[in-house]
Amino acid sequence: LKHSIHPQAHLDQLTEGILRGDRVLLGQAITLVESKLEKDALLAETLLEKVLHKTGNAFRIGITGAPGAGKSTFIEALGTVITGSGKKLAVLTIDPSSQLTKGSILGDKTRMEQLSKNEMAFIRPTASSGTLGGVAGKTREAMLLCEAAGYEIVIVETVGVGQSEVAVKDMVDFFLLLMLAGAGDELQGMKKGIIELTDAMVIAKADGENRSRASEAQAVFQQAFHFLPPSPSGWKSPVLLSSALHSEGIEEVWKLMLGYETETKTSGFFEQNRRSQRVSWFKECFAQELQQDIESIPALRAAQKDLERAVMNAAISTQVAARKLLGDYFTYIRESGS
Ligand SMILES: Nc1nc2c(ncn2[C@@H]2O[C@H](COP(=O)(O)OP(=O)(O)OP(=O)(O)O)[C@@H](O)[C@H]2O)c(=O)[nH]1
Ligand SMILES: [Mg+2]
Repeated sequence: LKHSIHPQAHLDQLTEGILRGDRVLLGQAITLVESKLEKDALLAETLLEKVLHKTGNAFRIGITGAPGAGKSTFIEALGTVITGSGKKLAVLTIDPSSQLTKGSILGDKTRMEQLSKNEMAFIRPTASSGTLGGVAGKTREAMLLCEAAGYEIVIVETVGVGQSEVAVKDMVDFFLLLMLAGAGDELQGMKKGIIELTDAMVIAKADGENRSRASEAQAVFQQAFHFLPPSPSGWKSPVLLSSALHSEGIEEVWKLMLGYETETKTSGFFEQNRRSQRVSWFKECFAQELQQDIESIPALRAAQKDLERAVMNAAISTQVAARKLLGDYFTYIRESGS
């Protein structure tokens, strides 16, 4: 099925399989897109081109929160509500620590036990790549493939470690922050400015002994949101309580999300946001292409290393170093005649 067959035949098989909603082939396609092999990169690019006309139709939701905030359990409960309403759901989990600890991925599978058995749901951990591609790796591409396979809702789960939230915010329509009451999260979230990015905050595990603390946290955050400047969408971010364990507050969150979708589609913000996300993705891709090209040329790679060292030692200004590298790049291109 894999590389034993001709690449073109493999590509046709993947394309056809994705458009048919075949989960196994969708999984293989995501693996292809995530591959770091050069020969796979071109195939992946062609594959994405082929299914592009079937993408963009899902409602994309990002869910973030500190480690152990209850994200996976919450998504399991929310996912049950979503699939129960007849919608197909894809869940992509980004684990920024996955290169170090391979354990979390396994954990997620067991924590979304019901969803992983659900015919209407597709769950896939996406490895965050090291340097190139940033925290979110190929999550955008994986999302497009899921859309082409007919998934109407895509949830991206990421552990909140600063950079990752911003990366996810930039690829979704709705961004939800899951908080724990009294875990020092209150300050953490504010410090990082993450709450300014959120379309809703949910205080998780609002059950048992936690219940009253959660209500207190809700009041604190409602106050904090009140003082934020209005968001460009005109949407006012609410603070809700939920207990995934007792399936409380989950339906409310789903209703809220649907309300957001309707409201922003009517106002035009939804599409406007998608348009600017596509442009920033393009810019990111371009910067990456340029970087990759430079790294593929030994002389330039060495020049870059030297400049990095000089910058590190404050022997040269960053701007001058950047312009110098670009100059070297142009010279190389001119001289190689390519
Ligand atoms: N009491 C209570 N416990 C919960 C609830 N949701 C999750 N938990 C527990 O909290 C722990 C962490 O839950 P996860 O859903 O794995 O949290 P997570 O944010 O996905 O964790 P990472 O992906 O490792 O960052 C587990 O032991 C859950 O059983 C809840 O609503 N109430
Ligand atoms: Mg998790």
